[in-house]
Amino acid sequence: MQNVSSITKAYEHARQRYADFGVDTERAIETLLRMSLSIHCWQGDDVGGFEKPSATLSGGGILATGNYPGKARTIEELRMDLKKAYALIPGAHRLNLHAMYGDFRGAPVDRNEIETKHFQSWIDWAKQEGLKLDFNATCFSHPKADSGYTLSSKDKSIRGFWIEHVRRCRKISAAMGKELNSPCIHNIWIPDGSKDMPMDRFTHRALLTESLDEIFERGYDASVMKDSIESKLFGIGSEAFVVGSHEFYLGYALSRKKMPCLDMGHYHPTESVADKISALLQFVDELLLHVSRGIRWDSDHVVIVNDDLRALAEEIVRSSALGRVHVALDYFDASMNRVGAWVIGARATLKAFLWALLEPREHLRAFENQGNYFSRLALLDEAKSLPFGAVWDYVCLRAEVPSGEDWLREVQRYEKEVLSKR
Ligand code: RNT
Ligand code: ZN
Repeated sequence: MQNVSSITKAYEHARQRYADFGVDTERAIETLLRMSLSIHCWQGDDVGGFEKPSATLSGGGILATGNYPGKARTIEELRMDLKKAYALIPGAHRLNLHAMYGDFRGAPVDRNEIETKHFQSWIDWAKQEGLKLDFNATCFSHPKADSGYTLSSKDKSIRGFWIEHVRRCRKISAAMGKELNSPCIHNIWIPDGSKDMPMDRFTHRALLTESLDEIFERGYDASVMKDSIESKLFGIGSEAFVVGSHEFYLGYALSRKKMPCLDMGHYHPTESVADKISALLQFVDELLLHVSRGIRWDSDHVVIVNDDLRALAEEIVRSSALGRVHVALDYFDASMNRVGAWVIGARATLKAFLWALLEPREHLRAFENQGNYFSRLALLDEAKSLPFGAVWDYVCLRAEVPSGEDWLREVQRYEKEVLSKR
């Protein structure tokens, strides 16, 4: 365990070292601490939700695996766990809710009947905790999603049901944004697709276009809510066909002026999501990212600092696009302490952004402009051994959260005192 003076001393040395490379660590820290990640509520209970007791994720092309004890079973437990996680993450962050996490107080309504009142206690709690909210329609874990199609279903009544659900979710988002004084991003991801080769991809995509157009007929002011749409390459049970593919939603987003949502686990494994940022920002004002980690078939492993994450943060910082890219976390692991999983991913994401903010950008750019590629590559690699860890520890100290590995003990204590008793 480090003490305040050793952290400050190490930071002072690091500050000078970075200054040799023209990097202002103070500015980097301030920029980082102004960033707000949208933390996903669904890591806390394996994407179960509170529509009925012990609800579990079903269908929908996504799957949570593992059975680690201690998952949140009620709204109160989830809020308690979230509070614990936020206390271990430097900075002020948002909360990302899904429609199935409503506060139904023993009287659940179907998805096509949800209203703002079902989320009022979340809004009040967010206010009390100083959090802003984002929101998601839940178009899975429901009998009306069992056919594998929702908004793109050939059955008009199924389509109508989900259109109504998403319309209501946008309305609830607008109320959240208004009450909390910060635009709520409402994201649409649907599971639609099929396990095996369909004969007719065209009709499903035409139907999805039609449904989305109906959903977006009602406009909301961008000061209260913003719409994003999320594509996917394949899911479990939708290996052969996903209606809302990247091309589909990109075309839709560009033609209807909506925000694309790029989930890091939703592309071919060798495709770089980072490289898409500067391309898309030529044509859209804002982007939403779902920060995740794909491993083989799974797109939702707990996020850690790896090359993909670093490249993503670097691209955003290098494009001066921090104000145009919204960063949300999206992963779920039921095989480990869930509070710990939240904190690992959030801290990793912030570390990647700090890393990017500390890059000797000006020097690297100058080399590039001179055509001095040897020096550009050499400096990029030398920068990897700059004392990053000392700056990160100092960020934590300044934000009054545990530095280094000290937060592990907190999670272990919480598990012993709270989680293990559930
Ligand atoms: C699924 C999408 C989607 C979900 C959440 C729960 O593949 O990534 O964003 O993970 O809505
Ligand atoms: Zn996602």
